Amino acid sequence: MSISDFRKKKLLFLFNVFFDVNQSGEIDLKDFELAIERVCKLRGWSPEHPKNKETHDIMLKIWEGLREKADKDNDGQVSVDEWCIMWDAYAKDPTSVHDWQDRYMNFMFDLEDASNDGGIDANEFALVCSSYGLDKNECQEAFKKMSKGESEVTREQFANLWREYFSAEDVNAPGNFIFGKTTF
Ligand SMILES: [Ca+2]
Ligand SMILES: [Ca+2]
Repeated sequence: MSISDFRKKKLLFLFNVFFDVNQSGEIDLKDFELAIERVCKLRGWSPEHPKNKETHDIMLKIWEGLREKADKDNDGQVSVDEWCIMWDAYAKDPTSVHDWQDRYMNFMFDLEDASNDGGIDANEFALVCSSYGLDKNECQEAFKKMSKGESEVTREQFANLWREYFSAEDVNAPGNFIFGKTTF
């Protein structure tokens, strides 16, 4: 595998903090169930709320897509190696993007854009990222770096930063900060 240490650190951060919610060392359905619960709790979406069902549907589609593409040994879990191989393929050729990867990116944007005005601001960003256990001040710092001092990040900018997260070798690339962490 030809992934640099720096890119590997970014992939492991995303794996450990955003996907392997129960810290079992693998990603599976259980992690997604926990993530759904966490998101609905963060937003105050009760089981009867339409957004609760919508979140279930989207997240389960994301899991199905991830499992289908990454779980090469078909054990129902995505290991660190399977995870890194998949994202490395995306970094080398972003046009090969899977549906689930796009779906996840849009899901994160929509989740962060709580006011639903097409832009994410520092507070919206920090609220969501810190719900994954990150320090709120660090998230605010990360937002400044990724927005290059602008007050908002649009969906289009977010998509460019997203690609950069997976491909950039430059430690100062703005895309590195899209998940709220400032140093790797
Ligand atoms: Ca897990
Ligand atoms: Ca597997």
